[in-house]
Amino acid sequence: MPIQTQLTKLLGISYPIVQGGMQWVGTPQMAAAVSDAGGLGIITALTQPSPDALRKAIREARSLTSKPFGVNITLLPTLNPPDYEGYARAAVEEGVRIFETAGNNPGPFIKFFKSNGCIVIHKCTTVRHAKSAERMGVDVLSIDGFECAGHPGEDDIGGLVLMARAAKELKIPFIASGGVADGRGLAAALALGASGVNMGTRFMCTVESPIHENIKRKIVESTERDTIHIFRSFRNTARVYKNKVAVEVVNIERKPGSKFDDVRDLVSGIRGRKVYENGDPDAGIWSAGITIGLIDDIPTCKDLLVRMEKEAEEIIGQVSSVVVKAKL
Ligand code: FMN
Repeated sequence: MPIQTQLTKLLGISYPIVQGGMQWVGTPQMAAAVSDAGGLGIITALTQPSPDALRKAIREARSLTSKPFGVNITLLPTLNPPDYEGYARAAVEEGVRIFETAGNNPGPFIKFFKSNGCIVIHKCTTVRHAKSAERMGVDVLSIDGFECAGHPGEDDIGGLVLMARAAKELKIPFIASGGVADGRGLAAALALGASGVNMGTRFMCTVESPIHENIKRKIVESTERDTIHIFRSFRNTARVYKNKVAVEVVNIERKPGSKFDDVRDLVSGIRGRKVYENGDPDAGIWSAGITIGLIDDIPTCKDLLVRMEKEAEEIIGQVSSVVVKAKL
């Protein structure tokens, strides 16, 4: 009996599993593979150089799958913002009806997507931000715990407490993000009251992921101790792979009076992109979550989703039988 939740019903997907936005990784190929396998794949708008390129990416994904997929719009704290409105308009005009918003001041974008009849999944890292997005009318919250790749926020609340708090406080469905890579994580998220899970790192390490094989193998070889937080001192914390560049950034940050300019070149997006293209794990900064300690293979997206659901069902069955026996 497949696991059906409010999320699967709302999005018309088979598995309650979403592939979150991923800079340089959330390509049409990645998103289409997840959606075609029965989850929700998401194209990352800012991985495309322009709104017109995003239009082409959406068309490409549509040529690869007839299943629904979404588009991620990540609103970054930057002095020279990209043409967010252009990306959002292009995606809506191309017929995308599911959006993942993340980052600063999503209000105007949530309003725009809702006024165009779209479903909005808003990614955030605190219950207070989740409640504020709920008031703005989003449909689903995707809540990133401390374990996640990328930006966990500054409160350092692990998924166990964060999801249980979300279950108590929110009226709309939410999905657990950060730290999930297998059926155990999915079962745990459902037990905590989530309607599904959002994953990043696990999807990076699949056959269809567009990154270099060396990096996939590096993820398989790594343990949960191989990530590090950079940008703590700038209150813009990001969990990344603990390579030479990341350690250097943290060492510079620890020096009194250090500024972003002191690390700007080390953390440039162009260097990070080279990691995925050339397969050199030390070429730049790259996002990874502590689930790298749980990942020990490179499956297809379909095999991954089928396996996760099966594992989760077995665990839920075992837990129920323990509970039943305990009651007898
Ligand atoms: N989240 C965003 O909202 N926007 C991004 O551009 C983005 N880039 C990411 C790039 C990579 C390589 C990874 C692994 C994650 C990224 N994330 C981004 C976060 C994911 O969408 C997701 O919230 C996170 O990976 C969940 O934690 P997990 O890695 O433990 O599954």
